[in-house]
Amino acid sequence: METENRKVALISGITGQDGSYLTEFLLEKGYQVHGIIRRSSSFNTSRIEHLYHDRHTGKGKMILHYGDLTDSTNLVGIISKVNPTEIYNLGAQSHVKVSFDMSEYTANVDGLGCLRILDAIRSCGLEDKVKFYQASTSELYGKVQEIPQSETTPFYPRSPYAVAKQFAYWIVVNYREAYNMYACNGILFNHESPRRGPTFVTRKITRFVAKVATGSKDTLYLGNINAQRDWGHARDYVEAMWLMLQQEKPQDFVIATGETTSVRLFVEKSFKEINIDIKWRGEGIQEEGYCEKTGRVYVKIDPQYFRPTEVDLLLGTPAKAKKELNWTPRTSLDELVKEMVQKDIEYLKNNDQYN
Ligand code: NDP
Ligand code: GDR
Repeated sequence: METENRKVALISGITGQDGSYLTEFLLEKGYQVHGIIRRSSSFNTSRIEHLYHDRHTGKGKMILHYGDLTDSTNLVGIISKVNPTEIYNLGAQSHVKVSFDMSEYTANVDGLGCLRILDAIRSCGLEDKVKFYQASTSELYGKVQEIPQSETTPFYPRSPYAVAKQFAYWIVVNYREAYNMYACNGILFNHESPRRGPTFVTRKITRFVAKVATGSKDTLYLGNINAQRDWGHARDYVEAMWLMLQQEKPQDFVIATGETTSVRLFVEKSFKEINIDIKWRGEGIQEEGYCEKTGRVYVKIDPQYFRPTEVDLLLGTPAKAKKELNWTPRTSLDELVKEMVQKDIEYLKNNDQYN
């Protein structure tokens, strides 16, 4: 691997939750940051609007390029033009439930998309100059094989999304071994923030709680509230992505908090932020979350949110990341919940962009 003083990052998925935090982080570190955005009929840049480089005013440092992970020619064009020193592949159809409805598309973007970038790097003759980060996922562990889950836990993917990400995981390992590329998989467990997409369960809950706090009388419909996840803060996790690319040798790392919490408990914690104690009654799809004091029912179950195959329990150990990257999560779950609920209340009051 040749070392260079230039710091030029190219990010796919820059308009997403992680892309926005990573861009802020890299700009702080003095990188020139380029991002790939998809053409959309409406604006899809609300998370990164504040970072955009305006050619006319000279403000902002981030430069955007139209592209798509399904378009190899375009990827080669962007990579040869940008000549990056680091590439972060965060772009994906990232919704697990949606991947059952759009399985082929998800495989194309999340699986082959990764291969297309790796091949584009080779086509540009940059395999010994670019460091590559792949957004791998705890969904690879799927059906529980071992607790806690580590870099050596066997995979058992449980959705088209996870199967596609497993292809991406192994093609990264293969290209690293075959072509001596600096390529890493970050096996990240769930990470959330006020910028989390509103159809993921944590944000769906905190947005609902904010609506209740501002007077809504609606009901929140959820799927499997017994699922358990290891939830961290996205801002903490993007630092781990960068750290993986600053090592002497490329390796794969689990990034997690080491604690797991049920969706049910996340609901209770979120409502506590607005001083409502949620209790549960009923069973199965009849179960509901209510407030004992007022009798009002806030949460009901809707089977449309169940998945054909579910991932029941995720709990990762960040031991290797701690030892070799000196990385530990900074934000506790309670702090995360508080930040998300408070921000959602703020967004609602200000009719803000993230809603
Ligand atoms: P988001 O869903 O918030 O962002 C996904 C990004 O990918 C968006 O910028 C989206 O663009 C872009 N994208 C989607 N399809 C394409 C495509 N065909 N070509 C190019 N770009 C595309 O995800 P997160 O930020 O939460 O996650 C980032 C990555 O990390 C994803 O790969 C995800 O699978 C993975 N991951 C996430 C975890 C989490 O807990 N957040 C945990 C482990 C892994 P647009 O805005 O136009 O839709
Ligand atoms: P996940 O996140 O599937 O873990 O994937 P999500 O928030 O969608 O689901 C977490 C758990 O909550 C259960 N659940 C619901 N989920 C949603 N979305 N909506 C509901 O109403 C609901 N009710 C219960 C789910 O069944 C599940 O068990 C996320 C994504 O960011 C992936 O891209 C990433 O790879 C993994 O995290 C790690």
